[in-house]
Amino acid sequence: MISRIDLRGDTLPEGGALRDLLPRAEFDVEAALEKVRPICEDVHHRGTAALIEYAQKFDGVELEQVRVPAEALKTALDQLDPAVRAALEESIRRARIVHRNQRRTEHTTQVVPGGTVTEKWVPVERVGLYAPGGRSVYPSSVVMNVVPAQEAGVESIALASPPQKEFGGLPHPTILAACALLGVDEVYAAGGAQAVAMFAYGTEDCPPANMVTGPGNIWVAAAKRYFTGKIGIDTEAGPTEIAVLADSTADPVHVAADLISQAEHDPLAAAVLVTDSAELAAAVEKELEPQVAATKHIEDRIKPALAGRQSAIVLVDSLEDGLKVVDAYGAEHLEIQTADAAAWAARVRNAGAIFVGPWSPVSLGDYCAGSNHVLPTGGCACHSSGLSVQSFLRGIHIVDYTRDALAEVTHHVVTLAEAEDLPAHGAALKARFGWKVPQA
Ligand code: HSO
Ligand code: ZN
Repeated sequence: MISRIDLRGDTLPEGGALRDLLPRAEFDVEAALEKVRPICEDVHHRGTAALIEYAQKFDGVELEQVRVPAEALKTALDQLDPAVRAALEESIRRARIVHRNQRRTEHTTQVVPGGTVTEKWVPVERVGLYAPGGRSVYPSSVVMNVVPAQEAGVESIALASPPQKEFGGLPHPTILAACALLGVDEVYAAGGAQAVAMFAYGTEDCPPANMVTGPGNIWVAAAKRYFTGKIGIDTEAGPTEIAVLADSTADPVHVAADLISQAEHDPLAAAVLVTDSAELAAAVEKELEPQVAATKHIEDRIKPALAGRQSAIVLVDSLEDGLKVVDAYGAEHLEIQTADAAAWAARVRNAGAIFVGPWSPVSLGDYCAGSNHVLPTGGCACHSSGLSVQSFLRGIHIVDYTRDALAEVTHHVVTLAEAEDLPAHGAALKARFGWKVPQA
């Protein structure tokens, strides 16, 4: 059901060479780019009319309007299962505690007497959030996108989610209910690349946004790549990944359950166990069979995900080597199931989020840990972070120098400007001092 990669015996290769030995899903966003380009440009030119046409073509619904009426949001919340409502409220409460703590404060540095640089933090003005429909209807992802944006102070938050045939062309009711719970009242029934284009360009109904975040399928990822450099985006979300670094103290029942939990998302989801214990590896392999057989999404997602080339059990000689492997992999989610788990976790450099010890499974983080579940995939954890308040803020430097402070450093500025063959740069300072470089 899951393949083995045996890295025991030899010294591990370094960096890129080690990464090449590790499994990863194919997720060819570049190929999808060509297909989304005409869709995005069509939305640019025809606005709402194009969105209505794509809703018919891709979602099979006849829409009269793309904007979801306020009553639909209210009805969805009224009809939400009370247990789901209570769970979402707890998820929101915990996420708020963590994200509120991420707020940045303005900071002034006195560089020299009379010369200061202040860094102020300004939220993005308007953000478009994307919530997938279809196979992945995740109200939890609405929480994970909206809470950091709200805590960052974003004034205008809109959400798009694909229209659903079985709900009369509205987005899924739990998505609408989550929006209502969070106080997001600007919601659009639009999916895929066309929804991203709606936010990027704006339409008659929807003012353009400065930034688009949220998970989505390959078309959404491709549209985000198309708009990179034009609007802000979070990292492209690829298929979910879980890596578990475990030793002989780990419980194979827990490890198997956790690997399966993320395999449940997608046939391309990755589940990787890295261990120095051949006994644990064997026990997990044995445990996977009955647990997989008891799951719901067995044939369409879990089996192909575990059997796919992106998943494996990686055997290493020691946990030191295991650490090198998980760092080279840079998993979206990394569980540490070892003796002294916190100490190993502290040494990890590359992971979207780290889950420490037997009582912190990834599923907790998906819903109710307070942490964010929109995390970098595909190895992007080596250079990027998950969604946070910081994602929605811009740090602006405010430079404020007095005459004396400027005079003191002018000769250095002039020298550097001349070294770069940009004499007009130096002249901008000299003009202030009667064209003579002040003597420090
Ligand atoms: N594990 C997914 C998020 C999610 N899980 C949503 C359940 N619902 C990516 O981090
Ligand atoms: Zn999940």
